[in-house]
Amino acid sequence: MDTIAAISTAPGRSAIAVVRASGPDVAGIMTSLFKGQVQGRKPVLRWLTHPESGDAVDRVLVTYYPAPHSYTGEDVLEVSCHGGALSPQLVLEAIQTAGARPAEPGEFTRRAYLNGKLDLLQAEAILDLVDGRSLALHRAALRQLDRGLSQRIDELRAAIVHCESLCVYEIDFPDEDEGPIPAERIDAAAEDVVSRIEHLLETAVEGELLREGALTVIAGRPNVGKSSLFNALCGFERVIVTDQPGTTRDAIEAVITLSDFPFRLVDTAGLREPPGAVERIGIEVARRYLAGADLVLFCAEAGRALDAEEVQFLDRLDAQAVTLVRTKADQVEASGGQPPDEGTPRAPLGIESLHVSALTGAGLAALRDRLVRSAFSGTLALDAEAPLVTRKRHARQLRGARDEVLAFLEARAQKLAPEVAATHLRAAAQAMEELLGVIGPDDLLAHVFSQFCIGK
Ligand SMILES: Nc1nc2c(ncn2[C@@H]2O[C@H](COP(=O)(O)OP(=O)(O)OP(=O)(O)O)[C@@H](O)[C@H]2O)c(=O)[nH]1
Ligand SMILES: [Mg+2]
Repeated sequence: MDTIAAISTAPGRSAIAVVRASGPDVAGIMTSLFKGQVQGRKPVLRWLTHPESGDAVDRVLVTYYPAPHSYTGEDVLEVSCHGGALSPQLVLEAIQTAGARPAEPGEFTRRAYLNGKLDLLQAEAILDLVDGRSLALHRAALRQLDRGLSQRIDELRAAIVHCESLCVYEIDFPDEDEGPIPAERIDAAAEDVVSRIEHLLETAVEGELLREGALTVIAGRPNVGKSSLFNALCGFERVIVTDQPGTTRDAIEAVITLSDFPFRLVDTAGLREPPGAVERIGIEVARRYLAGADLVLFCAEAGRALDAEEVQFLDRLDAQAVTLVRTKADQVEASGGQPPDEGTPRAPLGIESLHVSALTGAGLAALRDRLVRSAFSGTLALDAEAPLVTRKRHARQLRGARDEVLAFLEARAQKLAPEVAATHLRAAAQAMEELLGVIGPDDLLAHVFSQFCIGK
């Protein structure tokens, strides 16, 4: 192993910056940068001088973490220097002159993983802590860093290995009719593993939304108040609102947080038979967004009947994902109207409707609440300690393991040789090991760690 170094804080003007080095040459590097001994795990204030010119580089706080009690498990040097454009660069350069090479993205965490300081799920949790933008993902990442998910995977792996051990007798004594372990008990143990994996997989869809944000598309006829609703949900005037139908031509996206959950909110062009080419393209874009939407807010003014085309449009959408937003509810009240009449033809069955006024803010709280409940009801129902599956990689491995255990059950049902059936259990256990990173193919590791920033 060689010694790596990098600036660990973001570039730009700041009070301090942190430059780190890790590897076997750290002790030697410190000798060439600082006068006097630096004790382990005790921050000290020192002048850092350039190892060749002897010029003062900066006055810094130095912390030395001798192996194995460090983030990477190797000798680590952490220098807190002044922030800004120059100091961190000059400090890094001095450390490199003294014998370190530039670190690659995620290389510190990769070393921590290789030295058994973290499993792969914990390394990914660190990535989420750095990249995540919603509190809900942040909380899930903290639980994952605390081995919440790892522990669950450990248990599942142990349960699969236990199934394997139950099969040993059948493999060793294939001619016995009935071994000391009844066949039903082996089946029941495998079925239990399947249902536990499926339980965990139930969190996968929402877990992914925690990272991506639930794609929420605002659609409806021109001039119904879509952009006004978009601005109201954003909390500031993000898009243009006019009384001219056809104002919005393009899809406009904003990431917002509602009750700590992330949403990608999209305003679109009004849906109608288009007069102009630009608007036609806008409507096409709206349709494309709708095809991928997790949630749709279909807008129509309060107090008027939906027209046939609107009903037809709603009919084509998944009722669960759609909310019919009755906009401009203040106008109905101002005109002394009756309780707003949904009119005929009726919205298709099962579509919930809400009255909202972007002007007065009435109904917005209920709409926000509905969005959170529609996209994240499963996560809300979980207790605070429950681990979540938040990455495609996790879901893929879990599904793979489940399918192998199902194949094991199928092979037993078909009375295949027990050692043949058991190969599926081995494959399932391996999928779990890969998930934890106990076994880590190089390309998998390269993929995970390349997502990190340099210095992490
Ligand atoms: N009274 C009242 N007027 C509203 C409300 N929301 C929107 N409007 C008005 O309705 C008109 C259209 O609003 P927009 O938000 O631009 O409507 P849109 O659906 O985005 O329109 P296009 O982009 O042209 O499809 C504007 O004159 C708004 O001021 C509301 O809650 N109450
Ligand atoms: Mg608009």
